[in-house]
Order: sequence, then structure tokens, then C-alpha cells
Amino acid sequence: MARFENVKAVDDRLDPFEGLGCEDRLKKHIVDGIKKNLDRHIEDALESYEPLAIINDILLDGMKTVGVLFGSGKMQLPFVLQSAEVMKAAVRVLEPLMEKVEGSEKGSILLATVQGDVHDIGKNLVDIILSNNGYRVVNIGIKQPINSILDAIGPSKCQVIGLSGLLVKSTVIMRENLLEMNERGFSNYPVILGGAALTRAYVEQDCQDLYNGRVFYAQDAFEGLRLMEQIGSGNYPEPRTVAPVEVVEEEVHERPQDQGSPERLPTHRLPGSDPALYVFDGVKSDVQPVAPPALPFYGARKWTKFDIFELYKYINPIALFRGQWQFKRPDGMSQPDFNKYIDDQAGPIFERMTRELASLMEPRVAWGYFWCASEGNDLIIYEEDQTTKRTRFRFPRQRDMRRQCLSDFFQPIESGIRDVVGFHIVTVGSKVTEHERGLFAAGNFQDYLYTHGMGVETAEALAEYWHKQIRQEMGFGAEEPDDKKLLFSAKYHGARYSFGYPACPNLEDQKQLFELLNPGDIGIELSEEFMLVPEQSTSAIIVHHPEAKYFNIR
Ligand code: B1M
Repeated sequence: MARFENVKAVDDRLDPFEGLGCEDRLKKHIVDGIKKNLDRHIEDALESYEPLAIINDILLDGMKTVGVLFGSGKMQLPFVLQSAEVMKAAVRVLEPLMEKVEGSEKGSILLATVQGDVHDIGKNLVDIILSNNGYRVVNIGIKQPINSILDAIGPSKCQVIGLSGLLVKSTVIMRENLLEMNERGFSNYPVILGGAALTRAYVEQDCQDLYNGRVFYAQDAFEGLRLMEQIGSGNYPEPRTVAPVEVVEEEVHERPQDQGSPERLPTHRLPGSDPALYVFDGVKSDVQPVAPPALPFYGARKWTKFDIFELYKYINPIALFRGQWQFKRPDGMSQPDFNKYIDDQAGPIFERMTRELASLMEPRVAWGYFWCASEGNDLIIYEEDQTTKRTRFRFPRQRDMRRQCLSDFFQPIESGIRDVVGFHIVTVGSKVTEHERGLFAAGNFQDYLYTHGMGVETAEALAEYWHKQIRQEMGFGAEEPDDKKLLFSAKYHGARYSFGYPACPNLEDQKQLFELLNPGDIGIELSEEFMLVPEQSTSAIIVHHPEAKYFNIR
């Protein structure tokens, strides 16, 4: 913690490098993330050292200290990224002075997010950490089919293949990729797999069992770094020396998207993937449908006029500061001290970001209300005449516990009553994502993380804000909690379920959703893999039933 105090307390009039030798000065630049006077101090060091020695022996030593501080909980991720920025800036100065020395890198990895998966940030964090710790990284981007990866690996001259992916489906794709690598004779490449839907057991047991080469699991970027070191030295654990790990069943939190640490989904049994869960066997849950609210209007509408600063008030600080920006409570720090620490550290960054990004946020919403009725596991959507069937969603039913299924929250078809269901799709547009990409490319890693987090959580905030609007339109405004904290833990009337989450796991259902809401008008498209474009967008089915809460499907 002394480190952070120093960062804040630096007095520009004093020279923090006073009295230090050239090596310690450069290390201090790296560890404390100070860019000022870096060029001058590099010039001084060049009088005694070759550029390559400055990188390998001094700067990388500084990065090693950064890794140790991070690993022991004494440095937070944003400051690690600040150090990486300084490292990159230093290398930029030194590289033109160096002959390209073969083998000067510690190792090399080709990084890709797998086919159908648009998630960039996890892979890019791995890129930042590895490339600023002496590894050569060839980052070929998102949505990469195995063909492109294997086409690129030879020319890239990389030693390791790193695959990233956040979607549950990506875990299956990774498995298929490994099989294809076996078949095509690429299993001499060690593979590192990372991403929130993976489990260690799945990678180190299931995937290792089928891959002829070695495959490793990295829970985070630093584990990726450790693995690269182990692979480089040939000093890694033999396969299957890991103790059998019990299959981790999916945990569903009240608001899964608000949890700081990724929930681990079971990868060999995807939630809701068993066709039997969709076949209605006549046994419903004990949920009793309630009288529907008055239909606010039939069909879809759009809204684009927002006060961005009003929306920012709906950002869940825990999700942003701890989940996205990854501020973690250091060992031994009390919760109240940590709360204060977060306020002091992250609060001013948040203020800055809200201003800087205001003009890049383009909040837009498509939402609507439709007549509906349930039939077994299905939810039938009707035309305005309440009689003509328009479309039908089919949801999985829990095989145990309360045997819940989303359709149970609605009036059954045989009641003759037409119930009301809401849907929405919200986006903050693509400008913020483009800006984020620019920051990554320019090596502004800390702001890259901050901006990405702001984009993500502003999209979530917009969904929260609009769900509140929907509750009001449905007539539940009087029941709103006063405290935003209760809003963030979904303590309000009804629930919003995002497609792709356990109760409605099929991303394909978004096709029907698009037919209902037609969000193309506000610039939201559905990709071939049923992902929403722009990236910072989210969709949901809004259920008015007072008992509707998140539940899991096994
Ligand atoms: Co959504 N989302 N989301 N989401 N989201 C997930 C991915 C999901 C797993 C949540 C869940 O179900 N529990 C789920 C996918 C499930 C599935 O596949 N069916 C999901 C869904 C369903 C969706 C939507 C479809 C929901 C909807 O609107 N209907 C929708 C889709 C959006 C779209 O199509 N454009 C959606 C929307 C959103 C938000 C916009 C609200 C937001 C931003 C998404 C974005 O970034 N574009 C969001 C968020 C925030 C999440 C979760 C909660 C967090 C993702 C994140 O930012 N992680 C996520 C659940 C989760 O992960 N807990 C979820 C932080 C990031 C730094 O971590 O990428 O894992 P990560 O990288 C880490 C490690 O994993 C590791 O190191 C990194 C750094 O430490 N690592 C590697 C990663 N790759 C590695 C490679 C390595 C080594 C380590 O070596 C090669």
C-alpha cells in the first residue's frame, strides 16, 4: 500500500530519481509507472549499456518486480498496465538502436480469440502482459477460425498457440481446434487456453486427454506469463499429474453480470444444452401466474435521447471498479479501508472517464411489449389481435429443484388470458469501442482498460435504467427501491433475463427478438453467430411476475 501512497504523493517539484544509479532509475520508472524523464534516463543508461542489455537486464527486471507485487496483491491491475505502458515506451526508444538479434526474445506466442467469439479484452490483456515481459506476441485478433490460426502459425515463427474465448460455445470450439491440430499434424505446438467459461479441469483433463501435444489452462494473464516461462524452460508439470478436480457446476449469482470474478461454467455439459430440458413432460413449477399488467403499447419503439450523466448514475460501482478495473482488496486490508481506498483511487478516474467518454457514448434503446401466453416450455407471442400467433420461444426447464422454466411466469394458453411480456435491446454504440481499440494500439494500456470497463458498464447501466422505465410503464413504479444498491442486486418487481444466460441460454433466440424489435433502425445488428453488434450492447426478455428471479438450469 505504501506504493500507492507514493504514487499519489509524488511532488512534481521533487526529483523522485535523486540519488539513484542509472539502473535503479529505470527500474523505478517501470515499477512506479513514471513516464516523465524516461527518455533522458534511457540516454544516460546507454552510456554504460547496450540497448538489448537495458531491456533484458534492467527494464524486464523492473517488470518482474511488477509481477511479484501484483501476485502478492500489493499492486492493482491498472498500475501493472501503467508499468507496461512505460515498458513499451522505453522499448520504442531502444528498438531502433538495436540490431535485430535472433533469439533475443524470451519466447513467442500466437494469440487469437476463437471462431465466433468477439471478446477482445482478455486476449489483449494477455498480449500486454506477455509482450511487455520480453515475449513476442503475434495477436491475430477475434473470431479466428482454426484455419487462419494454423495458416498464421508457420509464418509467425511462434512457439506457442494461445486461444482465448469468453463464450460457452468457445470452449467447444477450442476442443474442436485441438482435435483438428492433432489431425493436421500441429500437435507439436503447446497450446494455452484462457477465458471465463473454461475450467481448469476441462482444459487440464478433458482437453489434455484428447490433444496429442500439451495444453495448459491460464486463469489470468499472469498465469499465462508463468506458463510461457515454464514452457520456455521445459519445466512444466507432466500431463495428468493434476489431482482430479470435481466438475464445477455453474453458479448463478443474483446478477451474474455484476460479479467481479468470472463464474465458471461446466464445459462438458453446457447449461440448457440438453434437448430433453426443452421437452415438456407435464410437470410445471409451483409458480402461479399472476394478473397481467395493462399493455403499455403493442409492438416496438426506439429511444435515443439520453442524458449520459444521468445514465452514469446507474453504473454499478462494484462491477466497474472490482469486476472491470479489477481493483482487489489486498490481504490484511479491512473492508471499510478497502472501500475508502477504492473511493480515493478509482473515484477520480471514474470522474475523469465520465467526462472524457461522454461524447463517445451513443445510448440507444429498442423496446416493446407483446401479448403472450405459455404452452408447456414455450412462450407464444401474439399479434396485436391477441389471436394470431407471431412467434414462439422455447425455454429449458430445470430438471430438479423447483422445476422452473421462464414460461411458467406467464398465463397458460388454456386460461384464455393474454399476458404481457417486454423485451429490450440497448447499446452504447461503437464509438467507444473504436476509441478503446485506438488506445490499445497506441500503447495506452491503462486507459484502454478504463475505457473498456466504462463501455461495458455503461451498456449495463443503460439496460438497468431502461428496465426501470419498463417497470414504470408496466405500472410497478411505486414499488421501486430508493437505494441504487438494491437496484444492482435486482431487488425490484420482476426480472430481466438476457439471452445466453441460463434461463434462456440460446443465443439463437435473439433472431426472433430482432424480428420483434427491429433494432436495425438504431444501428444494432445480429452477427452470424448471434452476437450483437456494436459489441457494447445487451438484450433481454423482461418478465413482470413478482417471483421472477435468476435461476439455473442443469
Ligand atoms: Co456478457 N456474457 N453478454 N456482457 N459477459 C458473458 C461472456 C457470459 C459468459 C455471462 C454468463 O452467462 N455467465 C455470457 C456468455 C454465455 C454464453 O456463451 N452463452 C454472456 C452473454 C450471454 C452476453 C449477451 C449475449 C447477453 C445478451 O445481451 N443477451 C451479450 C452479448 C453481447 C454482444 O453480443 N455484443 C452480453 C453483453 C455483455 C455486456 C455488454 C453487458 C458486457 C460486455 C461484454 C464485452 O466485453 N463485450 C458483458 C460482460 C461484462 C460479461 C461478463 C460478466 C464479463 C466479461 C468480462 O469483461 N470479463 C461475462 C461473464 C464472465 O466472464 N464472468 C459475460 C473481463 C475480462 C478481462 O476477462 O476476457 O475472461 P476475460 O479474460 C481474463 C481471463 O479469462 C484470462 O485472462 C484475462 C485477464 O485476466 N484469459 C486468458 C482470457 N483469455 C486468455 C488467454 C490466455 C490466457 C488467459 O492465453 C491464451
